[in-house]
Amino acid sequence: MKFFHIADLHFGKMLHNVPLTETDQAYWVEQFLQAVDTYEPDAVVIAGDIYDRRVPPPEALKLFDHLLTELSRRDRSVFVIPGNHDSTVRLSHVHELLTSHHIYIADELGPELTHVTVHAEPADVTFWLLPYLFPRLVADERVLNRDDLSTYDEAARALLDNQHIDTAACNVLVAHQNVLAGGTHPEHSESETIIGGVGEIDASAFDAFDYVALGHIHNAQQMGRETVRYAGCPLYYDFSELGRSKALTLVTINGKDDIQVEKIDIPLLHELRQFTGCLDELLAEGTALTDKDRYYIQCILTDPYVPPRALEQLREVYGDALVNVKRVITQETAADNPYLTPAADRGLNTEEQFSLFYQEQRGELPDGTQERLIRRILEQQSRRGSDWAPDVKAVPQEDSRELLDYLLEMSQGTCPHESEGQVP
Ligand SMILES: [Mn+2]
Repeated sequence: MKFFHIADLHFGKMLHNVPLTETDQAYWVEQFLQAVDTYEPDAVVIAGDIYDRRVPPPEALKLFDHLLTELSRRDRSVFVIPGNHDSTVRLSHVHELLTSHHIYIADELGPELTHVTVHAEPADVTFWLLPYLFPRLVADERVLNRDDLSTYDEAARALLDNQHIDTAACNVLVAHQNVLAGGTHPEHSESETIIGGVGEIDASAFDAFDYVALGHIHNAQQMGRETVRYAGCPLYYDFSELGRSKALTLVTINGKDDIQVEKIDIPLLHELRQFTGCLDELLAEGTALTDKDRYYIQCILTDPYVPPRALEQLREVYGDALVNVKRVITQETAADNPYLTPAADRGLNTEEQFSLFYQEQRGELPDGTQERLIRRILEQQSRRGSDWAPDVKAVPQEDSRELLDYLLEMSQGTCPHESEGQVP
């Protein structure tokens, strides 16, 4: 009995401002279907976060529709649970109808989990579908009707204790939770929605299951034993995932004590590249790079002062491959540039902060007209209160740096780039 364990597809997601659905995600679906043809699994398990948002864009809906239709055409059983990014009701829409096509989508949580036995050689396997849970949901009268469940761990254990699991047979749990292994946290990336310390369930809560197909954490990894695993997200959804494997997880169950986990490489439309250096170095690297369309590129600028037109120059050299420019301020660069000391630490008012930031960005102080413009906007802002925004686009109220970025953008017709200060 073989199945692919995938999770965190996040159809509809963008990498910074690059839409991925009709390009990278659609390409991945085709490659995945080819892998299904090659390895002929009996089932495909999708452990939550099918979509990136509760109300997915039409192209994301179409892509999942296509994936399910093609898997059904190939006569594979499909098991799907909603993740924290999905709307359970929207995802499980027409789920009863789909069971006749061997597509099983977990409905809203009840006292008994949806479970289905796949008859296969040499062992039958029962798949248990646990939709994303939180303690209040499990405690609710429609589920366990208990008032003694305060943690995720307690809630998960209580719910699983309530199931009639034949532990002599093979059982697979599909779940989308923040799982610890004996107090050890999973390795995170920046593309997950995880609040530190929230929602933890220890892997020992799943001891009754022979394999636990997890979603939620975007780095593929095992949690404790080899058969409690996060599949990881199939594509790079953040530059912090650089260097991580995006291979598929193929699980073969020959019996309770004979479970094999294999990693299957799958081609991606784009790989990630990251270049770090001062503007001249970045421009030289970009000029030397020949196969730019194979990559999504992030440039990390280390100059103490950002040279004028840095972003336009990088765009000219890297073209569409450049998806993000980030600025890193190290202790060395900060020592070279007095303006990088936080303005608040120097007791400056907002107008003075503007002037300094402008000088730091442009290499010169704002002229009289620009100063008057800044003053007028600040006055308007304080008169109209926090809801004030100009006609064209909302201006972030709390951060004067972003407001100046906006002004620069309006005056130059270019987009502001990300500017992040990180003193390691
Ligand atoms: Mn996710």
